[in-house]
Parts: sequence; structure tokens; C-alpha cells
Amino acid sequence: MNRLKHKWVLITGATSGIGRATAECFADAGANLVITGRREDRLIDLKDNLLSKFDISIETYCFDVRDRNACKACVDSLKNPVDILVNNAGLASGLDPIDSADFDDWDKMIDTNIKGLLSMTRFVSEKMRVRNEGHIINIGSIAGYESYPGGSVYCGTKHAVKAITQGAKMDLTGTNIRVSSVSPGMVETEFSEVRFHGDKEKADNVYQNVKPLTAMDIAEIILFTANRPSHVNILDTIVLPVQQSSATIVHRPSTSR
Ligand code: NDP
Ligand code: 8X3
Repeated sequence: MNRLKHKWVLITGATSGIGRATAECFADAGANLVITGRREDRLIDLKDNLLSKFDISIETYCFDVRDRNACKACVDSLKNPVDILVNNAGLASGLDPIDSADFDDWDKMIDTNIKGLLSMTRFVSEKMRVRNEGHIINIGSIAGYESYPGGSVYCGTKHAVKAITQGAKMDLTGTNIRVSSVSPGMVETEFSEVRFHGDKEKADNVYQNVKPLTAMDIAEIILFTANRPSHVNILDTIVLPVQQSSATIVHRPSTSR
């Protein structure tokens, strides 16, 4: 059963990877979209592409989730209430040890993955509470359950997403607002290229001899989470490629791809 037709879904970080695939999935289900990200050309391309295929409405907002005023301006200027907020925008920056990592990398991750997600949640949930309906879906990670060398701060931000999801669910007890997360393992997107500051070779190595998840694998689970009956709240779903068994255990036979 499709419960998403005509719903308004705001997706942060829709210019690439999981966010873009999520926009495609929800558009296919007949939902209207608010797609956001910092790369305006990609937002416009995605909007044009989806409007050529689906009879839906799409609004684009180009902003950085680290800019709290821009988050507020976006939410305040929406013409339609947000039924589903997908807090997807995020990144890993660097894979350096705690004693030599770059402070700018840390700030980027903390300000985007934690504070950006919080700003969007704060502004949207305030309006959801007035309407007594809505669904917030945060993109967590296996890194929210485990840490790994060089990942202390990225993993810290994803542990925070898990804590924020749990706490928000508690804060909204007694309302009809649902709070969920989806926590993937290895997904092949622009994630590793961003983590390694554009070093494509290092990024490609992450996916060597393994069949990672695709962005669409995760988008389908986000869609499933959103499409449950209104009394069903999935709190989190951890999703790994079959060859991955923890953040650090990945089986890589030489002929997998
Ligand atoms: P991509 O790099 O492909 O996409 C990241 C998206 O986030 C882009 O659309 C980017 O848009 C947006 N974004 C990043 N920083 C900002 C910012 N400051 N303001 C607004 N938008 C921003 O990576 P993924 O699709 O893989 O990542 C999506 C989410 O999934 C992230 O939260 C990531 O932590 C999480 N994740 C990824 C996994 C993986 O293995 N790929 C596994 C587990 C979780 P733009 O640059 O246009 O602003
Ligand atoms: C992204 C997955 O394992 O690189 O959240 O941290 S991992």
C-alpha cells in the first residue's frame, strides 16, 4: 500500500548518493519533494529530471545546513507543511588519528552531521508538533554503533545521530510524530571521495573486491520506513553489505566484482 502519494518530503543532501536516490524513490511513489543541498546545478538537474517522469511538485533550496539562519529561512518559506524530513546531508572528512587530525575536518563533520541535522530537526519538528503529525528520518551509520581507527570524530557524530534520534523520539512522546533512523554500512557514493578530499584512487580502494550497498538499496529502506502505517515507528535499521560484518570486518576475495 502506498501512503506517500501527495505527501511533502524534505530531503537534505539530495544532490548526490543516498539523498538523490531517496528523492527518486519518493518521486516514484508520488510524493512531492523539497530537495536541498549546496550544489544548485545538481538540484535543478534533479528537479528537471524527476518532473519529466513524475506528476509531482518539487521545490529546491540551495543552502549549507551549517548555516542555521539558512535552515530557518528554508523551513519558514515552505508553502506546504513537511510531512517527512529526511536528515541525510552529511560527510566524513579525513581519516586521520586523534593526535594529528585537522581541526577543519572535525569542524566540518560536527557542524554538518550533528548541528546541521539538529537545526533542521528543530525548525521542522516545531511545526510538526503544531500539526501533531510528521516523520523525521535521520541517516545514521554503522559508525553510530562502532568506532574505528581514524574515525573517532566521524563515528562520534554518528553516535550523536543515534542519541539524537532516541532522545527526539522521547521528547515527542504523546504526539503522532514518528522518529526513525536508517544506519548503513558501506554504500558506494561520493562519500569516500569527499572523505579523502577528492583523492579518487583512495576512494576507489574502499570499494575494491567488495560489492557495496548502492544508494538505491538505502533509499528503498528509507521509503519502507516512511510508508509504514501511522502507528508503526521503526526506530532504526542497520543495513550492511553481505560481505561486511562490522565497521572494520569486510571480506574481500579477489574476484567479487
Ligand atoms: P554523498 O557525498 O554522495 O552525498 C552527501 C550529500 O550531503 C550531498 O548531497 C551533499 O550535497 C550533502 N551535504 C554535505 N555537506 C552538506 C552541507 N554542509 N550542507 C548541505 N548539504 C550537505 O554521500 P552519501 O550519499 O553516502 O551520504 C549521505 C549520508 O549517508 C551522510 O549522512 C553519510 O554520513 C551517510 N552514510 C553514508 C555511508 C556510505 O558508506 N556512503 C554509510 C553510512 C552513512 P552538497 O555537496 O551539494 O551540499
Ligand atoms: C559510513 C560508513 O564505515 O565508512 O558511515 O563509517 S563507514
